[in-house]
Amino acid sequence: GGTDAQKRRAGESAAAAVEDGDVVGLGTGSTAAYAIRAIGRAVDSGLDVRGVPTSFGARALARDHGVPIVELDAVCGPDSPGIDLAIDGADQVVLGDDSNDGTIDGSATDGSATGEAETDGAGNASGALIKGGGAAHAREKVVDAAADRFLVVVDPSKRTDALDADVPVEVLPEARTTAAAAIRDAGGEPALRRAERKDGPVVTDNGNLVLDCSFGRIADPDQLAETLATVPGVLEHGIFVDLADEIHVGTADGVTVRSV
Ligand code: DER
Repeated sequence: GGTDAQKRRAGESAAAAVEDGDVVGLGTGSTAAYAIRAIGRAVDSGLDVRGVPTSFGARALARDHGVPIVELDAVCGPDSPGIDLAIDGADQVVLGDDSNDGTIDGSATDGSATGEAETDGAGNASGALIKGGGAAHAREKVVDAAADRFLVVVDPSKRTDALDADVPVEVLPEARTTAAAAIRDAGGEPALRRAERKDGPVVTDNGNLVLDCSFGRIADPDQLAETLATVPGVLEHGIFVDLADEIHVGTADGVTVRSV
């Protein structure tokens, strides 16, 4: 994985996009945590913001850093403000060549972050993601998709030219064997995610289990997303296509921001 400095630069770069009065989706994981801490400092300096957490962990971190919390249904009703932007990490992100990157070398971006979504020919459009390393992808996808803008924060180790990481799939506990069989039929190899500091499997905030499914190189993320979404007992999978708007990549000496 990346260094803390790279994660911090990415998180703080995205947090800088938060404006007074915004409703912000608060992502899960160690990189998004830097954004939450930065937003907390901005709140200390007078920023008016409301955060919609994507997990128990994100909520606890936001509370620890003084970021006001609102529930999704309080801001996403018919006559509500909606979510202005969501900031979240990823396990893998497709980024084509970086010719269109707007690079922040410490001070200001050069404003050229206008790279259009590209397809490298393998159906992996720039901005396609795999998420779910933190087993929070069900609520993350709800919040990230509801936001007007979705900013992804990563270190360089998450970049790829085609998605090939394991795809986390949240399943109803009693459906783990039938869902696993359907995933095998779709060409995947599912593995129940075991807990490290608890006996037995990881249990999500929603009380479900996670199958980490290896498919090798995913030539058509859209197709696989559709297949997984229709497996009975699957609550959510970690393929995020056509959702990200900006990718903030923390580097050794700055941040690269790419519009996708
Ligand atoms: O669960 C998720 O999708 C998270 O965003 C996560 O996988 C990224 O976590 P990291 O920023 O700690 O690598």
